[in-house]
Amino acid sequence: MTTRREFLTIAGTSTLAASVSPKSTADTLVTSAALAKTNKQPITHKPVRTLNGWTLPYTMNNGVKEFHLVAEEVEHEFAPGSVAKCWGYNGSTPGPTLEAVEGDRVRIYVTNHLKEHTTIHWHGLLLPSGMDGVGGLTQPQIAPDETFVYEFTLKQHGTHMYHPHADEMVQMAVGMMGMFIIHPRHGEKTPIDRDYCFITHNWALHPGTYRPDPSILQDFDLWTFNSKVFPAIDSVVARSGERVRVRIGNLSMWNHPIHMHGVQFWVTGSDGGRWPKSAWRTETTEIVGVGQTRDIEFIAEPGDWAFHCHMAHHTMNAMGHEIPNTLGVDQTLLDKEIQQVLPDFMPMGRYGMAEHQDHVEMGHHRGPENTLAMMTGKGPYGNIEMGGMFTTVKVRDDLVQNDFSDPGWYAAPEDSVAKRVSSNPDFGTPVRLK
Ligand SMILES: [Cu+2]
Repeated sequence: MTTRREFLTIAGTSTLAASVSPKSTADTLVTSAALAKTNKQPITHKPVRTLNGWTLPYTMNNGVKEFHLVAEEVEHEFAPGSVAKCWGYNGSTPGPTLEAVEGDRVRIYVTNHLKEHTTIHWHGLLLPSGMDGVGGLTQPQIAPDETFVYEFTLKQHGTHMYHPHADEMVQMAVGMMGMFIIHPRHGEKTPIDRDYCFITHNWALHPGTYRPDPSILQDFDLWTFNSKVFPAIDSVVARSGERVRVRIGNLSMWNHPIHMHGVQFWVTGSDGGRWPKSAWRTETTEIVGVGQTRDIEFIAEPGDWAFHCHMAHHTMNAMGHEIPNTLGVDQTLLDKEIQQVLPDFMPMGRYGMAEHQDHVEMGHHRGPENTLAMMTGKGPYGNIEMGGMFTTVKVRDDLVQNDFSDPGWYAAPEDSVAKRVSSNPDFGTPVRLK
């Protein structure tokens, strides 16, 4: 995440950021502002902010916005302790977010640095058939080292994605995907203060290995927002009372019921654009199906709020799925026998799995190399016992507009935190079924 200092430095710069750098997330603020200045167009939208990601700068060429994507292998870190050889675009997975405005003419060069052919499909975009990017059907494949060009006019607005339509199962499984955000030409009736986006994905990075396995159908072990797992996922940061939009895409192999604490959000859009207000729904969980995008909007409430997929296994990292059920099993005799062979062995799971995080931190249950613990993350009150598709929404009263830096943990008002009143198991007179 951009630090306060970085933000101020960037915000104080008025030159157009021309270089393509994965670190240039905040540059997009400058890029859009500077471009708007040169084109004498008022900004009608807030630039979108890609969690842990970045927006691809473009150049204007005779009224056409020119982008250049490079398909290539990238060294990617899911969280400290887990790196892999993935494929992506311009040095990252997901690739950079493309951002434009309804009515724009865009020209997108695609250079293939992979050792096999590829294409890019502009998922959800209305365009001429020959620009749809389906290898073999609408165009020849882009061979290694070749550059193809796509050019079309954006006839719509909304939250869209891009991905290969060539050897699709492999290329998507190893990280080739990105978002394509199109803002409405004439602004939005209900304005947005902060606009976030990310793509959900799943990976089979088997314990001890360094390349995601594309042939897995269901048994994935890393669940990511923008190719990161908690606690490496950026927080959604906002000031109290701001209207926040989070745009969520799904190019994984599972549906994800995305749940947010603390508010009822409105589901307001998709790759069909921002829906008419009459179609908005109030929810606290919204399923983002495979191949779908969903926009949710909420008014920020002060606090630290969990934001996560509600499939409980999707908020875990690597874990064995074929282990015997140890719940309720007394292992005290067994552990002495096992300890003769494995002195570090500690029985676990008799009363639940929560102790796992502590055991890992104490050095027990050391997993294979390059493998994250199943549950992780620390909050101000202890272990959060989550991994995968989990992050926090951090809302504060005193944030400066456009400040996206992490404000730390919430200082809850006195007497507004759940607290211990007794350690006696016989406390009170609860009504119970016999
Ligand atoms: Cu999920």
